[in-house]
Amino acid sequence: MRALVLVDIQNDFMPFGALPTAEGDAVVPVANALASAFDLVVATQDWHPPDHGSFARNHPGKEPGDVVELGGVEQVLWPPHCVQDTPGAAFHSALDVAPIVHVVRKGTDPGIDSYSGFFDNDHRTATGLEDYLRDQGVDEIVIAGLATDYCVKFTALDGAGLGFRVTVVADGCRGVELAEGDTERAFEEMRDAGCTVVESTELLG
Ligand code: VGL
Ligand code: ZN
Repeated sequence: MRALVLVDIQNDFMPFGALPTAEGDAVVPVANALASAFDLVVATQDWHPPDHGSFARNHPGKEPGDVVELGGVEQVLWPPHCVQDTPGAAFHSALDVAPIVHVVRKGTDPGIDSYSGFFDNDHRTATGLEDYLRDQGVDEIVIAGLATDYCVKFTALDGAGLGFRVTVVADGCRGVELAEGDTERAFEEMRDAGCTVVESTELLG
């Protein structure tokens, strides 16, 4: 059984959002087309409280891009984004949410970030996505969304580590590119971990 996992297709990761990816809105039609070809579609949502430890403003003297320790692991600091119940945290208005049967909200603990849809960044707390997928008999996940170099990458790596077959849809993803080349390096890391990287046309007959 195969599931489509749509990662963080939220306003704040769009070109007009607080933590933009270039052309992030281009993933929306790809996600919609893929969703119509899958029997099971789930989504993740970055869902931070206002005092989240990944926000630079919550660390006096720090700026976005600085690195601190949070929850025992290295944490890149970001502008405030995807604050719970704000418009920035909402799915892009053109994303077809009707096929999405399960949403995992992550990054809710102010003391640790969660890039992956499966675990917090310290790998100590699971989000419940693995249990949900196993209950549905899923053994293969296909991933699209934002951002390639953060939440897509860590969701793919954790999925592969958990034993799922993982396919990442390249044209259905865009990266933050804090450093130039991060997106391409992320695809390489995912391939090295056993994930398959494809174009959406290869999945849409
Ligand atoms: C993300 C940075 C911070 C992502 C989330 O969805 O890739 N990146 N929070
Ligand atoms: Zn975040």
